[in-house]
Amino acid sequence: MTGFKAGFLWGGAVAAHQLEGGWQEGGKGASVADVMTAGAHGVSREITNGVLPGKNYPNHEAIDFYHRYKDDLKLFAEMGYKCFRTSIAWTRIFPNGDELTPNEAGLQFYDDLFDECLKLGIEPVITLSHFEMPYHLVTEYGGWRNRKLIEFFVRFAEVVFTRYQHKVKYWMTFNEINNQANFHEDFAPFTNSGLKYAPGEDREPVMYQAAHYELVASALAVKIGHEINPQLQIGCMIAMCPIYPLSCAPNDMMMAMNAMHRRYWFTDVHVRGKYPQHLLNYFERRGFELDITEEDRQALAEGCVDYIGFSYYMSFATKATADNPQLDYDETTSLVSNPYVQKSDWGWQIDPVGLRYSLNWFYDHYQLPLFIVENGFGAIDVQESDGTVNDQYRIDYLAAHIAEMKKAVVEDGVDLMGYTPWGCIDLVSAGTGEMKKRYGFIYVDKDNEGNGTLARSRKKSFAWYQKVIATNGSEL
Ligand code: P53
Repeated sequence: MTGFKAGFLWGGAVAAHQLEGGWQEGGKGASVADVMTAGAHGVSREITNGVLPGKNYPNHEAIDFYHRYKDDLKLFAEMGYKCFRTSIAWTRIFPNGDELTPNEAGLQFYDDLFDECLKLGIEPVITLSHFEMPYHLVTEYGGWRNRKLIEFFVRFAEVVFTRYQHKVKYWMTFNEINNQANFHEDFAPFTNSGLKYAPGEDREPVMYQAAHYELVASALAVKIGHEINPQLQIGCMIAMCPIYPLSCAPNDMMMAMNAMHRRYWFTDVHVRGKYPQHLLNYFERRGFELDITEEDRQALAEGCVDYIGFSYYMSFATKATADNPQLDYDETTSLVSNPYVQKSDWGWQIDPVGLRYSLNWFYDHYQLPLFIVENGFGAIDVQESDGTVNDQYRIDYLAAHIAEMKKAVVEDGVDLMGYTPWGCIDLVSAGTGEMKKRYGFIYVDKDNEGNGTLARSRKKSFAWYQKVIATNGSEL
C-alpha cells in the first residue's frame, strides 16, 4: 500500500446549526443552539432561558447556508469533494421533538440539499444529532435525563433513514457523544444532552444516565437503520483528544490510562455493545445507581456501529497528584499543559503525531473502519484589501496532520475511510459562538457582531486542498 485507497472520501465537514441560519424558516423549532449567545476565548457562551430580546444569538443567521447552499456546494465541488458531512437539524423535522408526524417542509429542504450534492458528485455524510436537539425537549423533559427521549430520537432517526436511504449511505448518530465527560462545565452537558443542572446537583451520575439513554437510542437507531436498508453504514462519532502522561512515572501512566477509560468508554459501548468492566466497577465504587435495564443491554448488543467516526484537533496531557490516590480523571481539573507542543490562539494543543497515535489506538482497540470526520485549525484570518486570505498556517496544520494520517494508513495498516476537515467554509464556532475563530477554505464576510455581507471568497488553502484531493493526498 502506497497511499489512500481508491474511493477515499475526501471532503469537508459542518453542522446544520453552525451554518444554516434560517432558524425559524420552514417551520423549524428552536434548538439548544438557538438559546446560546456569543462568547469568546475564556468567556463562556450564555445559555439563556429561551430566546431573549437584545441578546446576540449567532446561530440564528449563521452564514445563511439555508439560502445559499447551492453556491456553497459549487465551491466544494470545485475543490473536488467526494463527500460533504453535515447534520440534519432535528428541529426542522420535529420542531419540538415530541411530535408524532414530521414537518414536510424540513424534510423537503434536506431532499433538495442532498439532491444538489449528488448532482455534483458529492456524497452526503450525515450526523443525526450535532449539538442541536429541540429546546422544547430541555424545558419539557429535562433533556436526556429523561428516558422518553429515546423514543423521540428513534422516531426522528427512522423518519430520516426511511426518507433518505437512497440518497445517504453514511450516517453517524450522536456528535462527539463523549464531550460530556467534561460535566463540570455547562457547555458539553447542554450541547450533548440538553442538560441543565440545579445548583449543587451531583452532576456526574446525571451525565452517565443521559449518556446511557443516548447510547441505547443510538443502538436502536443502528438496528432500525439496518432493517430499513442493509446498505446503510451507521457509525458513532467520538471527540478524540488522546490523553498522554506528562512523564513516564508509573502513576502518571496509570493516570493517563484511567483518563482514557473515562473519556472513551462511550466507544466501547457503541462498538462492542456492552459496558467495559472498569466503568461498572467505577459506578459501584461511587455508588451510582443508574437506570440500565435488561432490555437496554439487549438493545446495546444488537445495535453495534459499522464504523468509528471521530474528530481530532488536539491532544491532552495529565499527571498523578498526591490528593488523588485513586487516580480518578476529572476533565475540568486533571489536564496539564504539554511542554512539547505549540498551542492555537484558543489554547488548543497542536499535535499532528497525536492523530497517527489516535488512529492506531482506535484500530488496535476496535478493528473497525475509521473515518476522520473533523480536523482543523481555528485561527484569526486577515482578509487583504484585494480580498485574498493568506492562511499558510492552516495549510501547514492540515498538511502535517494528513502526513501523519498517511503514515497510519501506509505504515501501520489502519483502515481509513475518509477525511473531512472541519468548517470547510467559515462558520459559527461551537465552543465560543465566534465567527473570528475560522476553519474554512472559504472565507465568509461576517464578524462576531454579525456585520458583513456574507460574501464568500477562496482562501489560499482552497487551491492547496484542491490539489491534495486531486493527487489523492500525494501532494501536500
Ligand atoms: P470550535 C471541544 C473539543 C473538541 C471538539 O470547535 C469540539 C469541542 C467543542 O467546542 O467540538 C467540535 O467551534 C464540534 C464542532 C465544533 C468543532 O469541534 O469550538 O464537533 O461542532 O465546531 C470545533 O472551535
